[in-house]
Amino acid sequence: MGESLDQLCINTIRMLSVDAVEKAKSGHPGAPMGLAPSAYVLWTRFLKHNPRNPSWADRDRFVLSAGHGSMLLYSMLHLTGYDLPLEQIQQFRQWDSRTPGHPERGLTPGVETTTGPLGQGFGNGVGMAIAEAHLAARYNRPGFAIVDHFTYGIVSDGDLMEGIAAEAASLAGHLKLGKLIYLYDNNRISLAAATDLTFTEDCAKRFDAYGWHTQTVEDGNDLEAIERAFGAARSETGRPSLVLVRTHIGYGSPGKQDTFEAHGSPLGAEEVKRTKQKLGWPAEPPFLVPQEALARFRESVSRGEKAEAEWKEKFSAYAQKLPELAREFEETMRGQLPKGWDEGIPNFPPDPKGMATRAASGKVLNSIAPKLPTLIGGSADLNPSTFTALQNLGDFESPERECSDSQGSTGGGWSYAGRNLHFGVREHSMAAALNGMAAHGGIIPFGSTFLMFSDYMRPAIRLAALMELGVIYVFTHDSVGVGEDGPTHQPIEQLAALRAIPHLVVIRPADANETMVAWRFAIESRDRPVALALTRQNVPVLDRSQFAAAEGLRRGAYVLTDAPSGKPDLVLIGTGSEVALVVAAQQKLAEQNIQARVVSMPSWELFDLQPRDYRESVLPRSIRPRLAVEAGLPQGWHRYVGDDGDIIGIERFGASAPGNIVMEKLGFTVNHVVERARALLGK
Ligand SMILES: Cc1ncc(C[n+]2csc(CCOP(=O)(O)OP(=O)(O)O)c2C)c(N)n1
Repeated sequence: MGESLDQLCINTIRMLSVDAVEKAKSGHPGAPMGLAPSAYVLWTRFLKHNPRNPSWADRDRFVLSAGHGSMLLYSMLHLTGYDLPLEQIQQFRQWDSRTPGHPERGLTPGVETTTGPLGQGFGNGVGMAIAEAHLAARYNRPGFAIVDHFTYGIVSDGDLMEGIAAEAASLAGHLKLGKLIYLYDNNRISLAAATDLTFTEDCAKRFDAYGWHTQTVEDGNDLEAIERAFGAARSETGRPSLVLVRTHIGYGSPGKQDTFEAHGSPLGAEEVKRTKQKLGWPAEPPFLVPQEALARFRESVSRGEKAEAEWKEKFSAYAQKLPELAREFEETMRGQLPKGWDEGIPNFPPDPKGMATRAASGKVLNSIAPKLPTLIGGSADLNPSTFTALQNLGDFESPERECSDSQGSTGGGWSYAGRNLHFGVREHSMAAALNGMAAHGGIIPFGSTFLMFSDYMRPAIRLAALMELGVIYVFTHDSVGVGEDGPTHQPIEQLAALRAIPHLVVIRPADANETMVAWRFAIESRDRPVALALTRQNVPVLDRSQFAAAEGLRRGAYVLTDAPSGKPDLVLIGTGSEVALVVAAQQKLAEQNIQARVVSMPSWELFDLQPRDYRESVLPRSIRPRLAVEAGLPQGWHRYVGDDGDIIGIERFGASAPGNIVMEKLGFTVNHVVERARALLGK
């Protein structure tokens, strides 16, 4: 009976997935059919979860990196008792359902991260395991392992072919993330081909070389072998684990098993009939969930409630003994900022010689970090350039690694309690890991590189925005002003490209004090990712007794200084390093009896959120001549300057020369701004 009940449960997963795809006339039945036994073993024998409380802090995290196999996850969530009723399964891929084509965090209870772009989930899981290791190191005390869970994932051929998985696996191996366990769905079929045509490397050897613990299960229907492998993976604490399971896509379908037709299309009515027959499943009704199977799956509910209750008991004993730490942990997991987190953030005195906004950022970051323990992050091997090292707050490294005075160490020792993440030259996986950390909870993650290389992070940034995660990106070297490194390192279209991502807030502060406000905003922004674009070169620190307060940044754009007469002939708009330029141009124009208003516009997105009255007060409809100045692609600026306005931007690649020369050659001079302003006024 035991064995046949197992089989009944496994076929229930398969057939729910098949029927849902069939009804939707769209979806991916093949992977769920092959993976059903593995998922069954994992979810019913290992996964620590409480279907009645998907946000229990110490649950195991589960990532379906191969998001196209979403019906596998929805089947598991429904069957084990999450708030995902059968009607939702029947509404798979339909408008307003909680069962979208690919799993979406925030929409479906139990979905930890949004997956679909292959490889991203792999990287998210690494971030979740980093978060777990860090929080455990910070909050656990002898006898009180209050953070103690695994991160499981299912990864596919597609995931492992994507380059991001190579970066993420290398990082996880280096960091010795022993509580990360992935199952590789080795079905040798992808969307358009058998992997004989595309993917023939030895994945076990490859992952061995990354420093992973690897095991092979030859038969994806052998429950005992799968169980043994998961057991061994859990026992291996010093390395992440990959369990390579040989499965069969479309398992049970007489005509489509082991073919790529089973990958991404409904089996078709006739084939569904034949499959059900082959697996000994009643032809009717569809969406059949046998009572005995459901009862077995629903044991997850009592098991989960018990596990959480035990944890709660442990936590209250912990809270009695360590009330401060317990309060901090709860606050942290709720995403709440501790009182006084922003005390001690510096204001910068006026300084015409100035300071690079990346340098101001480094100072602000280091003033915040000691009071905000949840803030952890680092750069993709660029700390000396992006100024993102958290001094003396430790390096996030495996305790098994030698603590040394290695170059680049930030001080404070090596351990999982370290708050400096050394991502290495791995921008893609840095961005995906940041998403995983934010999705895990308890962490405010930041990551840094040159603005140019935001392109390497773009897929994950888009997902951060889609998931409404409060990830912070520190992008320095934000224009051709970087100079000598030349066009490969000089961003042109990157600001426009980032601004094109819905829900992402892009901020390009004009000086040190705007940078300070930008950081405050970014820390407070717990449900929107924020990208800071910062200069390499010095920019004047504006004298705020002469100019409007930097707090104006919160409104996206503000009048920095108005026309001396109060009646502007035109508006000059600048962002970042170009604000000082338009301020100088305003003065020169004044000498020529032209009255200009200067608007600092660090963030389009924040400005667009303002009420109409405010926007009108900054950019009045009555002042039609407007000139925007930004060392980047002009695309999008027309919206703010209008048909009678003009833009000084860059519509070519940069060039290798000292930064000030490149700026000058590309038209970022006071004289050129004055000339174009005059032209706008017909002078
Ligand atoms: C980055 C990215 N590229 C392409 C796709 C489109 N796509 C979806 S599934 C898939 C390949 C599927 O192969 P595999 O990962 O082996 O899944 P299986 O066929 O086993 O279901 C592709 C190319 C995608 N989802 N993400």
